[in-house]
Parts: sequence; structure tokens; C-alpha cells
Amino acid sequence: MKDGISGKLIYRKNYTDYPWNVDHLEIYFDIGSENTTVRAEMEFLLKDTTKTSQDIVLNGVDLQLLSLSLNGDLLSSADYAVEGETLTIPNAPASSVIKTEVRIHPANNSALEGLYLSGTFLLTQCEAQGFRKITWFPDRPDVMTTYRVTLEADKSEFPILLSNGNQKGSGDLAGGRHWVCWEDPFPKPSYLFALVAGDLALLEDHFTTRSGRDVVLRIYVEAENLDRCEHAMESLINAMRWDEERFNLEYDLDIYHIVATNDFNMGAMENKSLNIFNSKYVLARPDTATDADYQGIEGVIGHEYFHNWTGNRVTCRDWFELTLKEGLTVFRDEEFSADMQSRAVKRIRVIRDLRSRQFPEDDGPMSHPIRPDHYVEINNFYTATVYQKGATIIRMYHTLLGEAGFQKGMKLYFERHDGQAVTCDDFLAAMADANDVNLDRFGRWYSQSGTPQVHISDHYDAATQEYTLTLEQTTPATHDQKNKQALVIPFAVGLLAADGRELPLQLKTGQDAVKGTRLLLMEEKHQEYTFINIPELPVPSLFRDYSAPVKIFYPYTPEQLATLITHDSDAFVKWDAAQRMAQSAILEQCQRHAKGLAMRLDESLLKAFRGILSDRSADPALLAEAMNLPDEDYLAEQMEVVDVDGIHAARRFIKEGLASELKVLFAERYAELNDGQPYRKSSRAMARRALKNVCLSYLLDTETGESLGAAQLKSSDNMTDTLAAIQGLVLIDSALAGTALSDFESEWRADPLVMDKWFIMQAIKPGLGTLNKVRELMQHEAFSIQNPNKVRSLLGVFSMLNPTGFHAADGSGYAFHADRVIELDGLNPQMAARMASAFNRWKRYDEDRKALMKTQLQRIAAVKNLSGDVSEIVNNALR
Ligand code: 0A1
Ligand code: ZN
Repeated sequence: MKDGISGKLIYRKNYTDYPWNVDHLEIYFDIGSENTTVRAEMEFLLKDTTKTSQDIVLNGVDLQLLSLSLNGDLLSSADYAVEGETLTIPNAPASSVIKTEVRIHPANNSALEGLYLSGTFLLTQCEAQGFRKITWFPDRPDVMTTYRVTLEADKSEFPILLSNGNQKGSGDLAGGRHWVCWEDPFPKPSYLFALVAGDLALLEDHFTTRSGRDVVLRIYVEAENLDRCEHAMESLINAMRWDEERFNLEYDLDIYHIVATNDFNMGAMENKSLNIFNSKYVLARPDTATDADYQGIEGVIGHEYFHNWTGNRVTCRDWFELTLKEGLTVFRDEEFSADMQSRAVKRIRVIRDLRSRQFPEDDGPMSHPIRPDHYVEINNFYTATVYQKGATIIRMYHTLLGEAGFQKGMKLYFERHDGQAVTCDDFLAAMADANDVNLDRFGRWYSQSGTPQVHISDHYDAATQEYTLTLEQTTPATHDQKNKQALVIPFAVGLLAADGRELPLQLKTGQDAVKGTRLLLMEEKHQEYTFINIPELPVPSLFRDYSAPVKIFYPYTPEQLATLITHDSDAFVKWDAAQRMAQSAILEQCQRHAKGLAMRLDESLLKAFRGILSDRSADPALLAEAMNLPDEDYLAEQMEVVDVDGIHAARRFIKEGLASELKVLFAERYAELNDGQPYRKSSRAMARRALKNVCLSYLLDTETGESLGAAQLKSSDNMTDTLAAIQGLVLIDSALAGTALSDFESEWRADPLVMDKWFIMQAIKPGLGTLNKVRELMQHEAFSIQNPNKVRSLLGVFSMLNPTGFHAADGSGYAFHADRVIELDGLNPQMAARMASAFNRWKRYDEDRKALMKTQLQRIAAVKNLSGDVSEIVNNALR
């Protein structure tokens, strides 16, 4: 017990090396859904050759031990000690061959960790610590081993038997059984082990690597999904080519497998040569998947593929170093998507996501540095901080060193560490050494939590034509850390004249003038930059391309924002200016609403939107992003005390006001884009659909909206347009919504991924009626609390994306959700913990809601045998 948290806190500083090498594992599976028997044989060699013996410590959970032997001698329970998740064999000889036999029960495994059943097939999930649910083993990433895996099973039930590496043999056995043997020549940590057994269909293709190696690519899915794999295959091939071209990295085996499952706690998993994917990130057909799904598939396929180098070939020393592989791999997948699609649009989506998901996390009870210092349950640290903020920190290296310098660093990183389990310090050292720069201070980003705030003020002196920007950085204390240090903050800036021209930037301290963007480096708490030869008071364009993950404070006037929206060359700054304008309009109306005053629509916002809507030269997807109003949760983060209903009312008011004032322009643009062309997958077509559907979402708030929505629904030949229409009808409470939803349900009731969308459309509807709807939908035959995608679509969306529903003043949403967390905890602690985090921001609400949420948190915390996963989340929240 530590700080009231049941379960042990594990500290990064307590890392110790594993004393043994385990070079090879022979592992044999006798596969069955109810019972699987696992036999393992491994040789332990003591690293310290001056010693003759040492304890061997293995990890295991829920394993029925059938036998254990050491160097040929069967051990009895007196010969070893089992405690918690470890088994210790005392004083084992310096060379020890361990053989084990255990039985496990995949069909009873509802936690979806270890070996489990999905539909009719079996599969594994081992990251982070699932291998210990399969067999006794040193289940830690710094123990790297080659694996030879033999799978034996009934041939008709499990015709496909897969594991990592290359197939080394197969054969039939008596009684309708068969076996397949797989061997992975690359030493790997146990978290990258995988097996799949079942009756699956496959799509096959090939990729020839730059050096001429032929790689067989196979995507395995349940038979009915075989016509939905093409986009995933295309994405995989693009990812393989891109990694060669951009990172000089080639695939290293002759085979690459992807298996799709409907039952997965996360997005996907990078197991060596046998990736396992949530089917959401594999399956797509224009009539079943939206443009966002297509982009998500490309990104996640890329992500898992890129892990082969950043994660698998070079892995993490321990789980505190998770961002070493995740931050870097997210950076790589973001760059891949940016190179495949529109760079600017991708950047904006990434930034929007970081601000709306990671910023609140950094400011909440689970605040942690990208490299945490302690945890109770590592599964709680697969967070937006480790992943998305981690990626922005990698991006800062890239900003500081440039593409060539960054690639030099990557090259050195692989030269030094291929085949090793290393730390973020090793990565930083490779970047620094390859570029002959000192990055020590930059390293603070790894250990400091919280979002830095940069307050900027400026001064123009017309007489001297000097313009000074003064920056002040502070990082507010967080839940986990009181004292904060100054960070290295790359600051990309431009200056615009009133007519929108870029002014040359010449620092008073020397350096040539540059036109466009100047990259400055803020290293101290307080810094001033004076530019000379500035002929007029400029409009500052700050943190171009969002050069650092900070909150930017500058008192922009509406005129300055308008100049940036119209003229700035940087897509982020343009978008951010539009968001700022919308945000301040909404928050101002929210205040008026609270005071009982009539709300009103700002002329400057109208003018800006008029400009955006009339822009025929910009990428339509960027215009769509600019007109997407900040969401309610993001707005809530900007308030001292969250006014749930006020934000909702004010945002609605602004949206309806814009719609009604600009309906002619919205209708014109909608008509232009709604050109009746058949569906196409190109990014141009996606961009046009994005803008079209944003226009529709505004038009739905006008008299013509309902009929436009109905017409779009009727003529749609793709899921993006269909969903936009139905969701729109649902949100305006149209009389047509009921039929639209029920027709959709009749068409797709047997399709789990499409039914997820049906649940989402209903769970997200604002207002007090939705809780009962959610209760009712839980009874629907397509819903199962055992299925993570369903839990996320219905319960996750209701609790995290429906503020007026979840935060109902009577606390009914809270009580309902707490019941679900408790119910889930008995089945799938990882999912339960994710759901429990819906309460994380409870202290930011009014007294009544605070008290109601606290009661529910306490109720959860008091549950007997609560998992460490949920306990860590709720006890941190309560602290
Ligand atoms: N490494 C995977 C994510 C992942 C993590 C944990 C899992 O189970 C607990 C599953 C997947 C990735 O980054 O894609
Ligand atoms: Zn990853």
C-alpha cells in the first residue's frame, strides 16, 4: 500500500539488470479453446561469469503449473517459491535448462491479454505483460530471445496456425490434427511474441524491397471480410516503400502478416512479422468506412510497420521507456500520413487531438512526464502523453536538427543499438553525438510533466523601427510534480504587415534578415527578441507549425486574427487564429448566458467565416478544419469552473448564428461540392467531402437543412456522406432521424464495425434523454460489454464526448457510468480503467457535480478486489 493505492508502485529508479541471458526459447502449444497446454524449454546462462549460482525469477499469472524441471530434475513445490506474479528458483546453477508445462484457458480470458478467443479463433496480446499469462518466463523487455514455436491443433477447427518469423515446417498428425513450426531469427522481448490459430481467409500480395528481397504480405480476416482488405494492403505497401525512401529502413524478413480481430483492447500490435489489429484499423469498403477510417487505417498500418525498426529491432529497456518506441513511431506515422496526404491537414488534426486529449491529461490526476517515474499498472500508461506528446518531442528534435540532422541521428541510433533494449537517454545521445550538439537541457522534456505556458507580449517603436517580442515560460505545478524547470522551446515566428505581406526578420543581435519564418530557441524562463528594420507595427505569427507543445498566450485583437486567417502562410497559424476567434466568441456568450444576458454573434467571426467560405484557392480540407468549432471539452478546459450547459448553449448559439447569417454562402459551397460524382478515394475527394459535410452541418441548422440531409442520405454512395447526414438529422432532432437510424440498423445489424457507428451516433446526442437511450442500447443484440469497440462506442462516447448527457445535474450519468466501470472491472480491467478516467476532471466542475462525481469515485474505490488498473486511476483522481 502506497499513498492509498492498492497495488505496488514501481519506480523507474529501481531498475536492475536481469542477471541471466536467455538466448533461445523452444515453445510448444497444444491448442484448444477451453484448454491449451504450453511446454517451454529455455537455457539460462548467468551473465556474471564469476558466480556459480543465482536465483532465477520468472513471471506468471493464472497459469496451472503441470511440471517444472531444472537441468532434467523435476522440481517439487518445495524447490521453488511462488509469490504474486513471480516464481523463484533459488540458487540455480550458472547454466540452467528450465522446462515447464502449464495449462491455460483461452475461452475464459475476458481481459483480452495473453491467449484469448475472438469469434472462433485464438490469438495473443502480450504487450506489456501478457506473455506471463501464457507461460513462466522473465517477462520484461530487456530479456531478448530467439523463439522457435510449434503449434499443434485440430486441423478443421484451426487450419491456420501462425506465429512470428519464418515457417520452418508443418505436417499432419493422427486424429485430424496438424502442426506448424515457426522460427524467428531475431532476438525479441516476450511482449512481441504472437500466435494466431483458427479458420481465417487471406489476401496476399508481395513487396520487393530495395535490395531485391521478395516479401510475402498476408492479411488474414474472417471470411466475410475478405472484400475489405485492399486499402490496408495498399497502405502496408506504401508504408514499406516510404520507410525505405524517407528513413532508409528496409524490412528484414520474408513474410509479413496482419491479422484482424473484432476483440482488441487497443488499436493494433506490432508483434514481429505477425501484427494483430483491431479490425477497425484493417477493414474498409467505401460503403462501410468513412474517410476518417481510411486515414486511420493508413496511419495505424504504417505505425505498426514502422515499429519493426523503432520498437522491435531497437526496443525499450523497461516500460518506463515506452515513449522511446511510441513517441518515435507516432512521429514516423504522422510523417508518413503527411507525405501521403496533405501535410497541413494532418498537422492540424494532430494538434487538435493533442490539445483536446493530452493537455487535460497533463493537467489532471494522471499527469506524468512522457517518461514516467512510477506506475502501479503499466497498462494505464499507454497514454496520449507517452504517445502524442512523446511524438511532439521527437518532432522538436527534427525542428532543431532539420531533416538531414535528424536522419543522421537515426542512423547513429541504429548503428549503436540495433538488437538492444535501450533508453530515451540513448536516443538523445545518438541525436546529440551525430550532430555534435549538446541536448542535455532539451532532455528535460522527458522528465517534466505538465503543459508549459508561454506568455508573449510585444512592443513596437516606430522611431527606431524596432519590434520586440518578450516571452515568458512557466509550467504550472502538476499533480505529480511541484517544481518545474525552464524547457528548451523552439519558437518559429513570422511577422506580417497589416496588408498581409511577410516582413523580413532580422534580429538586433546579428544574423541576416530572412523572409518568412525564423526559428528561435527559447532556453530560459524569460527571453526577449528584438527585430530591426520593421517599417510598421506587425502582426506576429507565433509558433508556426506549432513548433512546441505549449499553450500560447498573446492578446490578439480580432483585427490581428483576421489578418492571420486571411494572409498567413502557415496553415497551423491560420487555423489556430480561426479557432481562437471562435473560442473567444463562444466563451464570451457563455459568460453572458451565465449572467442571464442575451447572447449575440460577433461581426468579426462572421466576417472571418465569410472569407473562409469564399476562399476558392485553399485546400477544402483546411477550410473545413477552420470552420469546425472547438469542441465542448476543449472549451471546458479554458474555463475556471466548467459551465457544462453554458458552453453547450453558447456553442449552439454561435453555430446557429453563423448558419443563419451565412446560409447563402454555405448553400452555394455545399451545392458546388455536392457534385453527384461517384465516390473516389483520393485525398482531393476526401477533402471535398470534408468541406461539404461541414457545410451540411451548418445548413442543418437552417430551414433547408433537413431536406438537404435527407437528400444526401438518399443519394449517398459512401459511409462518410451517409453518416454525416444521419448524424446531422439526429443532432437537430429531425422527425426523419428515427427512420434513418432504423433503416441503417436493418441494413447493418450483422456488421460489428458499422454498428459501432450506429451506437456512436446515438450516444453522442446531447441532452438528458440520451442516458436512457444508452441503457436501452446496452440491451441491443449487437452490444456486448465484453467487446472493447462496443464499450468505447457506447459507454466511452457517452461519458467522454457527450458532456450534457454525462454531466446531467442529478448525477444519473455518473452513477450509471460508475456501475459500468465496476461491471467491466470484473471482465476487462484495462478497459475498465480507461472508462474510469472519464471522472478524471471532476475537480473542475461546480460544487454539486464535484460532490456527485466524488461519491461515484469513492464507490468504485471501495469495490472489493478492485483491479490495480482501476484502483490506480480512481485513487489518483481522489487524491
Ligand atoms: N504497442 C501497440 C499498442 C498496444 C499496447 C498495449 C496493448 O495491449 C495492452 C496492445 C497494443 C502500438 O503502439 O500500436
Ligand atoms: Zn506503437
